[in-house]
Amino acid sequence: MTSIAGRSDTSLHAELLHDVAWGLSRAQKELPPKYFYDRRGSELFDEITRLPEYYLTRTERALLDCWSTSLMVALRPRALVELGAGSADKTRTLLDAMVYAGTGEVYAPMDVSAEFLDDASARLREEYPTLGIEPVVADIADPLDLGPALPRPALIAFLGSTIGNFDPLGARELLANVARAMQPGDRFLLGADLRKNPAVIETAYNDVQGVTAEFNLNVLRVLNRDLGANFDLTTFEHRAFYDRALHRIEMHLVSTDDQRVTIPGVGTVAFAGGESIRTEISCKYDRVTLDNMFVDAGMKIERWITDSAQTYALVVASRERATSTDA
Ligand code: SAH
Ligand code: AVI
Repeated sequence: MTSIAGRSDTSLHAELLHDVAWGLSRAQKELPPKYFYDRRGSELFDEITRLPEYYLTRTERALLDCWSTSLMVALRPRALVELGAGSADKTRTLLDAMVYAGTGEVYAPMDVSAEFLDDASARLREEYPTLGIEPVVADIADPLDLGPALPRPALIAFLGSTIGNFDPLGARELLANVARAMQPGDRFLLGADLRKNPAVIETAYNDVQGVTAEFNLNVLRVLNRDLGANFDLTTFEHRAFYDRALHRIEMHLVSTDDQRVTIPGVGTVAFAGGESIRTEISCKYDRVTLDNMFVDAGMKIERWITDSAQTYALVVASRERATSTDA
């Protein structure tokens, strides 16, 4: 494991143990989605982005292709900070536009997936020799520290609708952390998947090739490797469904049998046949919900850009006011 923002492997291991012990002791067992993303999990996610069913990435990419240049020319950021950057594939459109605008100095991708981030950064250094590529291995749920040396104004981007993987409280806290880190002139760019026909959404999380199922199961591989757990991956099945009341996909791993799994440091966990672990939620939004979330976080939406079918939104926001928890 590579350290996260100065944290030791021991503290990361302790956090993983704590999260697993807590999550698997709940009535609805659950695991935090950030544990999907070891190198293999990140590669599987990249494969998901290329699936015909997974409309999110190509829709966001089309919006970025269309709007990046005008956004960058208007905002003139000296730095682009990206939360949960992954392979930073779509980000290249923003980087090209930032270079074109003539203002770009630094790109700082942040992610928990350390090795994957290193590889992506190495490629970006070759492709963008005029930019300082400054990767940060960090948990984006933690308070955001942009450091005193970051050139401003900065554009902080959070793409891919990864915001949807946080519950409403967690998402508000994350946005508030972003607002606290922003200075006058900085802007926040959010990519958010919008509410639509549930069948379209469910299909995106149940691809015929089974890549999403592999991605889902990967979290058990991570627990087997990093904690020495003995999950038998052949006895858990992928399930993803849309909850129309909560406007979110829930992704689960369903135990096919009654079974007991041993996780060193946690103990023995019993599963009844048909019982599931919720491994991810993926919330879908509308304008009103996002407006409220931004207001609560101390930001205001300045631009709302969608495709003609209103499938997906790019949102540009500025900091509205000092928050009560500002230093
Ligand atoms: N932004 C990319 C990748 C999205 S996948 C895109 O739009 O395609 C989600 C990314 O967020 C992964 O790279 C994952 O490693 C990262 N991630 C998930 N939870 C995180 C967390 N809590 N802290 C930091 N990164 C996280
Ligand atoms: C990263 N995140 C926004 C993806 C999503 O759509 O919620 C993760 C994913 N899970 C299954 N497919 C893709």
